[in-house]
Amino acid sequence: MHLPASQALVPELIVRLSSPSTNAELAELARAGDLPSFTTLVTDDQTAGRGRLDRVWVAPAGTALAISVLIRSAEISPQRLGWLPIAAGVAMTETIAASLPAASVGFKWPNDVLVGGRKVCGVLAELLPEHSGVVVGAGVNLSMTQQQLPVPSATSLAVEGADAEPDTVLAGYLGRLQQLISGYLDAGGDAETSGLAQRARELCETLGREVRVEMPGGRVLEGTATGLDRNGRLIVRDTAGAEQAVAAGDVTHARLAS
Ligand code: BT5
Repeated sequence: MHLPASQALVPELIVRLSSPSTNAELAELARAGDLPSFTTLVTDDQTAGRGRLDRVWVAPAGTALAISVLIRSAEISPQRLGWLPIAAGVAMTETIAASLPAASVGFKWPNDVLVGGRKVCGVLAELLPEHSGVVVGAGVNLSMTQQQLPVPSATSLAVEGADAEPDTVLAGYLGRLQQLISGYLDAGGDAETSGLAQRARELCETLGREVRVEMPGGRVLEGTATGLDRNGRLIVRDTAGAEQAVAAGDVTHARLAS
């Protein structure tokens, strides 16, 4: 892959012809060496991509990008790190929306970028040991045809008629991600001050919707998504009217709240 615009943006861009998982590979390199923040590892042939909760992320070779970015975040308190995958969702949403002005592009809390309600990108942030940083991974479907989509709920930039050129998409994403995350780190992890929280609220399709949230322990919460709190948690007003903050879970959007 020829990625000159992206290369110019980050301290180091590591391009792999193939990788089992860019998140796993970058985490390994970060453990072994002294890589700086925003070191990025990318491939268009990821063979064992990881989703959340032991799910898999799949894409035929040459049709998608797997992108992992190292964030050195030692100075940020752990409960605020939930903003990092949200920043990735915001950056990818803005990048894709720039080439699809007529389409509805947004993100579903916490980590899916959707075009017309279909998933074009998934995000997985993984903590490194000893609070030494976070690897923020994003998989984005570029030139995948309708027949190549791995699941019916997926879409790709090509299917949607958006610009699917790898360097354009990667540079757009990395440039915006660095702006958002640098601002957030400079503000000591305060996403309200840095403006990340406000931008996230504007682009988060989950807010105002009726949702069903499957929590990690199996508990299910149903209600209306009313906001994002200062740690990036989703606030859900349940059917009894009580508000609960959700740090992790799988969200299904129901009909638009009236
Ligand atoms: C995610 O998990 O959406 C996170 C995906 C993160 C992938 C990136 S690629 C770079 C980095 N390196 C890695 O190893 N991983 C990260 P989750 O919310 O659990 O969604 C997984 C579900 O999305 C699967 O169970 C499928 O239903 C669906 N899916 C799998 N591949 C997809 C694709 N290419 N496009 C759309 N949906 C997909």
